[in-house]
Amino acid sequence: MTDALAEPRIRIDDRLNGSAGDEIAVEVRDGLSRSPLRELPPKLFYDAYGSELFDRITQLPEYYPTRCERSILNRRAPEVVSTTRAEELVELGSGSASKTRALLFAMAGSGRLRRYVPVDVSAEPVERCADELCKTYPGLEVHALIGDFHRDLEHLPDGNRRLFAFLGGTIGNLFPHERVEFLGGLAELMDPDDRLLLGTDLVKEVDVLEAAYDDADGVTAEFNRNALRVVNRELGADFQIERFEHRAFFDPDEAWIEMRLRSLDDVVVNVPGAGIEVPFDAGDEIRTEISAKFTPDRVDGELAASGLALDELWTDDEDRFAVSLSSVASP
Ligand code: AVJ
Repeated sequence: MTDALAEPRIRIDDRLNGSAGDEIAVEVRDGLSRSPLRELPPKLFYDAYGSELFDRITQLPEYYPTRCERSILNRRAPEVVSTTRAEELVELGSGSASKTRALLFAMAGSGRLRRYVPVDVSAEPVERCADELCKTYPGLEVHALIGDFHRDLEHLPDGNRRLFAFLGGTIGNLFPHERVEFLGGLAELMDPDDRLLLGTDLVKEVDVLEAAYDDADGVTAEFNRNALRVVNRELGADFQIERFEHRAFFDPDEAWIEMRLRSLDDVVVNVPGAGIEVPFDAGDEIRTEISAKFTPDRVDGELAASGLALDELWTDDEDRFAVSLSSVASP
């Protein structure tokens, strides 16, 4: 074997190192103590089982976002790559990077693909995918950052002509002020030659939106309840999971989908790891996720409010989902 092949091409920078545990206890304590509406952070969904459920969700007939975004990316990847002349893909919340393949493929075809930088809270899928990508693209360097993309972005390696990708509509899980904060932080660390590729779900008929979050097979219900399963395991809580009912509805004033869990009983739940006891009356709810839905104008407006300038916005054939490309606004 030559030295070139022996060179380590995969680097994994783990910024979590177990720190996640304490943080979860604090977030769960604060969230479940909130009044009038209790709250749990959506990141609780994504343990190994929850990630598997989410994969199943993306294949449901009702859940259109994944399919729509993939069709946009497949169609526009060559254009994204030729206009940005990107050399490096920095993917925030990469998971198994299935939609990123089109981008990497187009970048490799342009002869400019140098490095892939996946950022994710969960190490295993990233490691598996890094190995596979290195086999597919000889010469590709992978620098994985395991961490929370709200907090650990300062640890991103420097680079040239970077394409930051934040896909799936995950930006919609943040509240409006958090979105501007997050995008603003990103804008601050972007160079003039860098670009942001952002996936955003669009406002549409309420029944289509609500079905996507309340599928006939109950996969989303199971995914939603998984947040309680994780709290039971991580914090020793005694939620009776099947006694909480899945709810999903579109709030037209906020323009977001809300997922909640509604207690069927009067019950006091003990959460020793968070040092609290949480009383529920039958009918009381916990909000587990918001998923904001945008208009193209609103995407433009929020980017502008964050110091970013919209360059392109593409939608699928049915205008259900949008992928936008933006750059740091010139002062
Ligand atoms: C992966 C966060 C974009 O908000 O649509 C799917 C998560 N929640 N079904 C979304 C989710 C319920 C999904 N994101």
